[in-house]
Amino acid sequence: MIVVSFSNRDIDDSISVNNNNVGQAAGDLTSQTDYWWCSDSDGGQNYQTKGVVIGVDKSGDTDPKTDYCDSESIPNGLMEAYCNGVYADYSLYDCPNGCKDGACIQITTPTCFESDGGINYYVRGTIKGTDRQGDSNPGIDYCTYGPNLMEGFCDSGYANFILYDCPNGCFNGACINSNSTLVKD
Ligand SMILES: [Ca+2]
Ligand SMILES: [Ca+2]
Ligand SMILES: [Ca+2]
Repeated sequence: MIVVSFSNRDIDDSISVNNNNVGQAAGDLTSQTDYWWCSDSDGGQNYQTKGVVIGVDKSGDTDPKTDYCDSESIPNGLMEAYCNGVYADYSLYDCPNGCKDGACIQITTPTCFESDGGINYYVRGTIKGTDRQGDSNPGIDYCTYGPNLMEGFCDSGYANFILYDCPNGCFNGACINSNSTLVKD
Protein backbone atom coordinates (compact mmCIF):
# COMPACT_ATOMS: atom_id res chain seq x y z
CA MET A 1 0.00 0.00 0.00
CA ILE A 2 1.27 3.43 -0.89
CA VAL A 3 0.21 6.55 0.95
CA VAL A 4 0.32 9.82 -0.87
CA SER A 5 -0.95 13.25 -0.04
CA PHE A 6 -2.43 15.79 -2.38
CA SER A 7 0.24 18.28 -1.49
CA ASN A 8 -0.21 20.39 -4.59
CA ARG A 9 -3.97 20.51 -4.32
CA ASP A 10 -6.40 22.08 -1.95
CA ILE A 11 -7.11 18.73 -0.41
CA ASP A 12 -5.07 18.11 2.73
CA ASP A 13 -6.18 14.61 3.44
CA SER A 14 -3.78 11.81 2.92
CA ILE A 15 -5.35 8.88 1.19
CA SER A 16 -4.39 5.30 0.94
CA VAL A 17 -4.16 4.18 -2.64
CA ASN A 18 -5.12 0.77 -3.73
CA ASN A 19 -6.31 -0.36 -7.08
CA ASN A 20 -9.89 0.52 -6.27
CA ASN A 21 -9.09 4.01 -5.12
CA VAL A 22 -6.89 4.68 -8.09
CA GLY A 23 -9.62 3.48 -10.34
CA GLN A 24 -12.02 5.81 -8.63
CA ALA A 25 -9.61 8.70 -8.99
CA ALA A 26 -9.19 7.95 -12.65
CA GLY A 27 -12.92 8.01 -13.04
CA ASP A 28 -13.00 11.46 -11.46
CA LEU A 29 -10.30 12.70 -13.75
CA THR A 30 -12.34 12.60 -16.89
CA SER A 31 -15.09 14.70 -15.37
CA GLN A 32 -13.39 16.85 -12.74
CA THR A 33 -10.10 18.24 -13.95
CA ASP A 34 -9.66 20.06 -10.63
CA TYR A 35 -8.83 16.75 -9.02
CA TRP A 36 -6.13 15.69 -11.40
CA TRP A 37 -3.09 14.90 -9.40
CA CYS A 38 0.31 13.40 -9.65
CA SER A 39 2.77 12.56 -6.91
CA ASP A 40 6.45 11.73 -7.32
CA SER A 41 8.28 10.22 -4.34
CA ASP A 42 11.68 11.51 -5.45
CA GLY A 43 10.53 15.02 -6.17
CA GLY A 44 10.77 15.09 -9.95
CA GLN A 45 13.45 14.09 -12.43
CA ASN A 46 15.80 12.94 -9.72
CA TYR A 47 18.24 10.55 -11.34
CA GLN A 48 20.08 9.63 -8.14
CA THR A 49 17.03 8.25 -6.36
CA LYS A 50 14.71 5.44 -7.29
CA GLY A 51 11.25 6.91 -7.05
CA VAL A 52 7.69 6.01 -7.82
CA VAL A 53 5.05 8.19 -9.41
CA ILE A 54 1.42 7.84 -8.49
CA GLY A 55 -0.94 9.30 -11.00
CA VAL A 56 -2.53 8.85 -14.34
CA ASP A 57 -0.64 8.95 -17.60
CA LYS A 58 -1.98 10.37 -20.84
CA SER A 59 -3.33 7.01 -21.89
CA GLY A 60 -5.37 6.78 -18.68
CA ASP A 61 -3.14 4.15 -17.10
CA THR A 62 -3.15 4.40 -13.32
CA ASP A 63 -0.43 1.88 -12.50
CA PRO A 64 2.30 3.34 -10.26
CA LYS A 65 5.40 4.12 -12.31
CA THR A 66 8.68 3.15 -10.76
CA ASP A 67 12.07 4.29 -12.04
CA TYR A 68 13.95 1.47 -13.74
CA CYS A 69 17.07 0.85 -15.74
CA ASP A 70 16.47 0.31 -19.45
CA SER A 71 19.51 -0.62 -21.47
CA GLU A 72 17.60 -1.38 -24.65
CA SER A 73 17.53 2.15 -26.04
CA ILE A 74 20.88 3.30 -24.67
CA PRO A 75 23.35 1.24 -22.62
CA ASN A 76 23.10 3.34 -19.46
CA GLY A 77 19.49 4.27 -19.85
CA LEU A 78 17.32 5.17 -16.88
CA MET A 79 13.59 5.43 -17.28
CA GLU A 80 12.80 8.22 -14.85
CA ALA A 81 9.20 8.60 -13.78
CA TYR A 82 8.04 12.15 -13.14
CA CYS A 83 4.97 14.34 -13.18
CA ASN A 84 4.71 15.91 -16.60
CA GLY A 85 2.25 18.58 -15.64
CA VAL A 86 -0.67 16.66 -14.22
CA TYR A 87 0.24 13.44 -16.01
CA ALA A 88 2.49 10.64 -14.85
CA ASP A 89 5.17 10.17 -17.44
CA TYR A 90 8.57 8.63 -18.11
CA SER A 91 11.67 10.23 -19.53
CA LEU A 92 14.77 8.42 -20.72
CA TYR A 93 18.02 9.61 -19.20
CA ASP A 94 21.57 8.58 -20.05
CA CYS A 95 23.37 7.93 -16.77
CA PRO A 96 27.02 9.08 -17.00
CA ASN A 97 28.29 6.26 -14.78
CA GLY A 98 25.75 3.59 -15.50
CA CYS A 99 22.38 2.65 -14.08
CA LYS A 100 21.65 0.31 -11.21
CA ASP A 101 18.40 -0.57 -9.47
CA GLY A 102 16.38 2.29 -10.88
CA ALA A 103 18.89 5.06 -10.31
CA CYS A 104 22.11 6.39 -11.79
CA ILE A 105 25.30 5.14 -10.16
CA GLN A 106 26.98 7.95 -8.31
CA ILE A 107 30.71 8.30 -8.28
CA THR A 108 31.55 10.29 -5.21
CA THR A 109 35.01 11.72 -5.19
CA PRO A 110 36.23 11.98 -1.64
CA THR A 111 37.83 15.25 -0.69
CA CYS A 112 40.76 15.45 1.63
CA PHE A 113 42.89 18.34 2.75
CA GLU A 114 46.05 18.42 4.76
CA SER A 115 48.15 21.33 5.87
CA ASP A 116 51.63 19.82 5.64
CA GLY A 117 51.53 18.80 2.00
CA GLY A 118 51.41 15.02 2.28
CA ILE A 119 53.58 12.63 4.23
CA ASN A 120 55.76 15.14 5.99
CA TYR A 121 57.17 13.75 9.21
CA TYR A 122 58.82 16.98 10.26
CA VAL A 123 55.79 19.25 10.23
CA ARG A 124 52.81 18.84 12.51
CA GLY A 125 49.96 18.83 10.05
CA THR A 126 46.19 18.94 10.22
CA ILE A 127 44.09 16.69 8.06
CA LYS A 128 40.46 17.24 7.13
CA GLY A 129 38.48 14.69 5.22
CA THR A 130 36.64 11.45 5.42
CA ASP A 131 38.36 8.18 6.11
CA ARG A 132 37.47 4.92 4.42
CA GLN A 133 35.12 4.07 7.26
CA GLY A 134 33.12 7.22 6.52
CA ASP A 135 34.22 9.10 9.62
CA SER A 136 34.94 12.74 8.98
CA ASN A 137 36.82 13.63 12.14
CA PRO A 138 39.68 15.96 11.34
CA GLY A 139 42.96 14.85 12.79
CA ILE A 140 46.27 16.33 13.78
CA ASP A 141 49.60 14.51 13.57
CA TYR A 142 50.52 13.21 16.98
CA CYS A 143 53.26 11.37 18.79
CA THR A 144 52.57 7.92 20.12
CA TYR A 145 54.41 4.98 21.61
CA GLY A 146 57.50 6.96 22.48
CA PRO A 147 59.40 7.95 19.33
CA ASN A 148 56.64 7.08 16.91
CA LEU A 149 54.59 9.54 14.94
CA MET A 150 51.08 9.13 13.61
CA GLU A 151 51.24 11.02 10.35
CA GLY A 152 48.04 12.02 8.60
CA PHE A 153 47.90 12.05 4.83
CA CYS A 154 45.41 11.92 2.00
CA ASP A 155 45.27 8.36 0.75
CA SER A 156 43.57 8.42 -2.67
CA GLY A 157 41.25 11.10 -1.39
CA TYR A 158 40.61 9.49 1.98
CA ALA A 159 42.01 10.71 5.26
CA ASN A 160 44.41 8.17 6.68
CA PHE A 161 47.16 7.89 9.27
CA ILE A 162 50.38 5.90 9.16
CA LEU A 163 52.73 5.06 11.96
CA TYR A 164 56.30 6.26 11.50
CA ASP A 165 59.29 5.55 13.68
CA CYS A 166 61.09 8.89 13.99
CA PRO A 167 64.90 8.43 13.95
CA ASN A 168 65.40 11.17 16.52
CA GLY A 169 62.18 10.87 18.42
CA CYS A 170 58.85 12.62 18.19
CA PHE A 171 57.79 15.88 19.74
CA ASN A 172 54.59 17.89 19.47
CA GLY A 173 53.21 15.96 16.53
CA ALA A 174 56.34 15.89 14.39
CA CYS A 175 59.64 14.06 14.22
CA ILE A 176 62.55 15.84 15.79
CA ASN A 177 64.86 17.12 13.09
CA SER A 178 68.45 16.19 13.86
CA ASN A 179 69.76 19.21 11.90
CA SER A 180 67.85 21.68 14.00
CA THR A 181 69.21 20.00 17.08
CA LEU A 182 72.74 20.43 15.73
CA VAL A 183 72.08 24.09 14.89
CA LYS A 184 70.78 24.65 18.37
CA ASP A 185 73.96 23.21 19.75
CA1 LIG B 1 11.02 10.92 -10.28
CA1 LIG C 1 14.61 9.00 -9.75
CA1 LIG D 1 50.60 15.07 6.51
